[in-house]
Amino acid sequence: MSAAVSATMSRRTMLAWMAATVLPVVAVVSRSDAAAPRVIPMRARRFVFIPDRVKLKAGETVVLSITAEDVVMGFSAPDFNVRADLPPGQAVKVTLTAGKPGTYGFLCDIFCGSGHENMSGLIEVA
Ligand SMILES: [Cu+2]
Repeated sequence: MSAAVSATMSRRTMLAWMAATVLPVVAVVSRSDAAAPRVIPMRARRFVFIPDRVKLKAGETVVLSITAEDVVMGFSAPDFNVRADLPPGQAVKVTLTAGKPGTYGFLCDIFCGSGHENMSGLIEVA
């Protein structure tokens, strides 16, 4: 009788242990998968961003992974309140969340040579 009770207890203990350890891990993994934003690779070189048009859904959060290929550039999207320095050869991640539908500009904000002033692109939120 006491062996049966102790077997029941240990099964309960094991279930409790599994609930306390395994289940939260599963929950965390699935939650982070669901929340993982789309990553959009971009390149920057004199005097273009590639691509220079980025299409987002309203409310969508994305990560722009931007690599400058030649000289130090800047990335600035003032309507999204984000900017970053882009040292050459380094993928810099910029997270932004699309708000209302519309077309918004981004630009290079570090002087990178003659032509810098035309180095820009558009984020289209639909
Ligand atoms: Cu520039």
